[in-house]
Order: sequence, then structure tokens, then C-alpha cells
Amino acid sequence: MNIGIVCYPTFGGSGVVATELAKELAHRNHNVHILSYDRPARLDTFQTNISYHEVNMNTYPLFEYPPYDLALANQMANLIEYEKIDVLHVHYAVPHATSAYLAKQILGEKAAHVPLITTLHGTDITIVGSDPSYKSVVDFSINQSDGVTAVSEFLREETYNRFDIRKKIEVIPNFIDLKRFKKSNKNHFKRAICPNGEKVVVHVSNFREVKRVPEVVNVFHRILENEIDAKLLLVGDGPDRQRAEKRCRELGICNHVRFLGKQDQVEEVLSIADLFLIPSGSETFGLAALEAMSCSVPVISSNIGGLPEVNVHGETGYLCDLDDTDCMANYAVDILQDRSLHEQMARNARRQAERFEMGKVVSIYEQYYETCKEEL
Ligand code: GMT
Repeated sequence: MNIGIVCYPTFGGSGVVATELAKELAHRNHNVHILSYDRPARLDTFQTNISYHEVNMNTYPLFEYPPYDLALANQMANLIEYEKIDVLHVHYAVPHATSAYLAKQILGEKAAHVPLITTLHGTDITIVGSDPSYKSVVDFSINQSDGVTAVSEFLREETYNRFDIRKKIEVIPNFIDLKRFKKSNKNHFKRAICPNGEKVVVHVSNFREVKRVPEVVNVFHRILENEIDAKLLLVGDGPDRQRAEKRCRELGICNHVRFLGKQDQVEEVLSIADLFLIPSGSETFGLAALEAMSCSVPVISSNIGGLPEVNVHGETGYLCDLDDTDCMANYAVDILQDRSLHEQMARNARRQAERFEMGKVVSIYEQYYETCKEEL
């Protein structure tokens, strides 16, 4: 098939899922065209069967806000017409589903055979999409899609609850490359970071408010108060980084915390991790948690959104109520102090990650493309 994939290029989860999906589809001999405003972070090497198209934005003095959605729609229409796209798959509803609808309208009959598939990822429903300034457009655009998928049962229900959706939403979860995300020997790295054999606690995110990075620092502070010799490695960057740094200073624990910034090889950091913290205020799946689990790292997360579908309480880690710092810290201490509990949870975490193996999930997407084409 000729498959068009539209996504955000950033380190956020939707862009990662879209790019990894594109790579695996290309590997299966499909021709994939990725459309984005910048080169996606995970599209780091040349890939046969993948063409990357950058959205061309023409600025004009009149435009205080350049109409990105229109440029995107224009380019989607070109892609469908000239690259003979069989399926157009957009990741993140806002504004991709709307631009795609417009592209199909522009082409009329010429695009009638091309299913538009929208994958809902999270904040496009729970935060941005539900905002009154976008809600009607998002509602309309989802209903105009030929196929709609959500990354968790939670997100499917949340979409039905928040919007007036008349479409069947298919749940297709995030997936993981088990060969890439596995614990590997990084002893040199571990020695450099933890010369005294300290335990390693890791958090990975885009440091948006919803990720509650300062809360990660609070939990880690309590871990130290419990006399556990540990280091906190924070991977990523974003709006809350300064607040997190300030929190470290306030608590006087900066010498135990390393801000590593954005990293391409997250699996290397996860390979030396003893514990992963994800205290998010909203999380529809939690790809970062799955990546940790695939590297045999137990997870402590908040008990919200789709996280319970990934992190199983008492098996792969623990879940705590939102903002319950004590709960997270106490469970963290349990895992870090008890070697056999840690080993058991590390094994369970990897086994749970195997349920989301890339090959299985990409086959579900492939089958879904076929179904949507047949139903048109
Ligand atoms: O906030 C992010 O993590 C980025 C966001 C996105 O859409 O780019 O991620 C969402 O999609 C991921 C991939 O499907 C999910 O694993 C994340 O849980 C989800 N984030 C939130 O719901 C906050």
C-alpha cells in the first residue's frame, strides 16, 4: 500500500508512535509518506520505502497566526493525488483530522477511495480537543474520519464521554520494539553516574505540566529521606524544567539529581535504571512507562487514565492516587530495598511489555487499514 502518515515531529508520544509505525510498515514493503512540519525525532536514518515531506509554510505580513492547518490540507491533497495514497493515517486529532477532511473534500471523487484514519493519542481529547475553542471542530472531524482508533480503553471511553461521537472507536495500543528496548550492559555508564553504587531512579517526559516533574523530585526527596542512597536521572526537556530545578534547590538535593535533557537513546539510560517514576496528572497510555518496562524496570505511576492498562499494581510496579507523594515514596523504598521483590517485578515488567510487541500491534493497524478500505 501507499500510506500517508501525518504527525507531530516532536519527542511527544504521538510522534514517536507514528514514526515507529511508519518504519515498521516500510519494513513490510509498504511505501510510506510522512508529512510533518519538521523531521520527526525518531526518523533519524535513511529508510528505504519512507519519504519525508515537510509542510511548506508561506508567511505573509498579514498573518499574525500563519494558517498551518490550510498549508497542511493543501499538502495532504497533493500527497493523495500525486503519490497515489491508498490510506491517509493522521496521528493526533488537532488539527490533523480537520486538515485531512478538508483535503478529501478538495479532491472529491479523486479521494473517495482513500480512507481517512484518525488515531487519538491523549491530550488531543483530554486537554486541547476538549477546550471550548476547538471542541466543535474536533467533534466534527472525528465523526468525518472513516476510521478512528484510540490508544487505550480509557481513551475510547473518555472520547465517547466528552464528544458526541457516532463512530466505532477501535482500541489499538502503543507498542514497543522489544529488541531495541531491552536491558543491556551499560556498567561503564552506571559507574560514571553512580560511583558509589547508588540506586538509579529515572523519569522520562516532555516536561509539560501534566507530567508533574516537580512531583517526581518530591517523591525522590522522600526516597533519600528513607536513607536510600540514590540518584535521580531526568530525561527530556520542556516548560516545567525550571520548576523542577527550583524544587531540587529548595529541597537541597541537587547533587543527587541529573538533568540529562533530550536523549535519543533512552534505552541506554533505562538500562541502568532500578525504578521508573511517572506521576502524571493525565496519561492516556504512558508510552514512557512501557519503554521502561520493556527494559525490565518496575514502574511507580499515578492511578489515572490508561496507566492501569499498562502498569499492573503489585506485579509490574505500583499505582498510587494522584499527588500521593507518600504512597509513591513508600512503594519506591519497598522496591529499592527488597532485592527479590525488585527482581520479580523487573521480570513481570518485561513480560507485560511483551504483550505490546511491535509486530503484533502493527499487524493490527495493517488489518485495520484493509478493513477501512473495504468499508468505503
Ligand atoms: O504528552 C505527551 O506525552 C505527548 C502526547 C502526544 O500525543 O504527543 O502523548 C500521548 O500519546 C502517547 C502515545 O499514544 C501516550 O502514550 C501518552 O500517554 C499520551 N499523553 C498523555 O495523555 C498526557
